[in-house]
Amino acid sequence: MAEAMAQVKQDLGRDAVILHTRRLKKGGILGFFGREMVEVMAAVDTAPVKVVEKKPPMSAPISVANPNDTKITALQLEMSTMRRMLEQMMGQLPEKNKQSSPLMDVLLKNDVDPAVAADLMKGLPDENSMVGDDAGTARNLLIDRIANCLTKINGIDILPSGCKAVALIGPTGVGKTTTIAKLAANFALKEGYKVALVTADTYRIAAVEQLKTYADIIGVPLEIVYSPDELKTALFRHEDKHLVLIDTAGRSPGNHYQLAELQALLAVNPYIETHLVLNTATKYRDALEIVNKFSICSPQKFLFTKVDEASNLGTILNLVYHFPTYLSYLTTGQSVPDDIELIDSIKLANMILRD
Ligand SMILES: Nc1nc2c(ncn2[C@@H]2O[C@H](COP(=O)(O)OP(=O)(O)OP(=O)(O)O)[C@@H](O)[C@H]2O)c(=O)[nH]1
Ligand SMILES: [Mg+2]
Repeated sequence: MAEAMAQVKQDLGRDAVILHTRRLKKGGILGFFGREMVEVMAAVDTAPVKVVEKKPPMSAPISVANPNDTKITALQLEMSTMRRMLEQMMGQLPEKNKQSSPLMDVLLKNDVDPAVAADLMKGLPDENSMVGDDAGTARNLLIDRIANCLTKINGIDILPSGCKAVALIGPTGVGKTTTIAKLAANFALKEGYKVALVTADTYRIAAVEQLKTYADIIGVPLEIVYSPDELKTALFRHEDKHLVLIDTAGRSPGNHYQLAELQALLAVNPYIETHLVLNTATKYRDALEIVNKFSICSPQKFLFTKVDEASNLGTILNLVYHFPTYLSYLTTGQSVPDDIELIDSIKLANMILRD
């Protein structure tokens, strides 16, 4: 397989996309004594990107009335009337009864969901009327409340005996491979554990090369697997290791076929611990969609990347508030192996509440 991949790379370049791979036997008698061959179908997209200009239609298209459309319009109208009424009522409230406070403003500015923010603020002393040392009390209480939402923290626990297998899954480009390299370097080089890497990301040649480079630098073995059966064999081969880290191809949350394939891959071994990798800067609504769609792979933990690029950490709090899942690591930059840390709930609560 490695030889075939090298040939594809030589013929089509690093950006070739692997469409299909298959092992087969050629020659021999009745399937015996045949030579094992590998068939790889690959392609490369050389077409220039076309810019298609779309002109607005000259007149509005004629549409046939749909009874559902009428119902939706009626609902929209009703909702906008209710919204106007609420805004009017809020406008008539005396200033001090409005739910506005500097801490609430900080929560909202940090993209904490308004419902979550209101719940966290419930019953807190009014920080506007506090002076001196008391002024910080409301903030400290709020930090404690946020930290209490973040108590389920658990990184990778090496087993006292046996092999721990951990897979990172998630959308494309969130930092799965880089995080695998950071984890491998920390566990193998800093803590002295026996580590092996497995990649199931055989979609692009460049993806395998990326992890191979890290594996060579760290000095750990790398296995490339093309099917659930090969993953099973690779895990069996490395059962003498303390930790096997499995890299997977980035998957679009909207692609059910890809997600089902990922689910089937991870189902080969019920002991694989799966971490869903999320970019911290993802908007809450998008993060919800990702969590919902990847839930078919039953991730046990959330791992947040690119904290250094995120303007706020509201999405972490919002997600944890609604899905009481364990949190594992935060990654804070591109440097391997340094830019990764186990989550600390008080530190994270302070970061969530930063001005
Ligand atoms: N700023 C910043 N960049 C990061 C971090 N982690 C990874 N990156 C960068 O994000 C980019 C994508 O990282 P990869 O590790 O290739 O992401 P991936 O999830 O494996 O991507 P696919 O395999 O294509 O789905 C690279 O340029 C990384 O250096 C981080 O914590 N902070
Ligand atoms: Mg990757």
